[in-house]
Amino acid sequence: MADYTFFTVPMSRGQIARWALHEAGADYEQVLVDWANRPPELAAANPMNKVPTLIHHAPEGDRVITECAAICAYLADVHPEAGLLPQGAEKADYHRWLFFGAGPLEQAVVSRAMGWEVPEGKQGMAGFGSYERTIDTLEGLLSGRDWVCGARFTMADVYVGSQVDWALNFGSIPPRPAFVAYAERLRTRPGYQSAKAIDRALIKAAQG
Ligand SMILES: N[C@@H](CCC(=O)N[C@@H](CS)C(=O)NCC(=O)O)C(=O)O
Repeated sequence: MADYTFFTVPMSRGQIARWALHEAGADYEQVLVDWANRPPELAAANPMNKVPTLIHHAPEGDRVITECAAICAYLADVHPEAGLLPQGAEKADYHRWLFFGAGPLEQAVVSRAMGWEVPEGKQGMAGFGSYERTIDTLEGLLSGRDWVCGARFTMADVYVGSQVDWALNFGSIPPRPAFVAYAERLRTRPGYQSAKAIDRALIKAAQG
């Protein structure tokens, strides 16, 4: 049995988890989920019945990990040999921007894609404040450095980078130079390329 069982759908946030699995060098077996006919093992592991869902078959017993950002952080932790954990002073940026990605950034991008606007006078109650504020903050981060933690790629780049890469592809963030340059750096990662090749091939096969 592989170390991980990975429930995914090729055109989904499962792409984030697959990239993280490849960066970590993890041994996994995929279960491709049919939306209309989801395996009972998925709901048993994750009552949200969503992908990605990961089961780690640890020596002490199975552990379930859901939520893309948590999956990224967990894999970096369990596979320290992959060198994706933050060191020393990098820890602040690693945690700060990983949570920013999973909170304000995801909310801002999804709200924009859904056509939701924060009502006048309610920005203070919305965790992301406004789409513009969130996107400008992200641009500020990526304008001054190559990677989330500075000079070194960490697992935070898999998560924040996936948000940027995906949003650029779908036009849900503007193609500002800092975002485009960051996405270009991400796409040179062997782990990105091997993971995306699998999902792209699966998407192509499904389209016939
Ligand atoms: N917060 C979750 C979101 C997961 C999620 O919404 N996955 C979508 C695919 S991208 C899904 O499974 N949708 C099916 C459904 O909700 O029924 C994460 O970050 O992993």
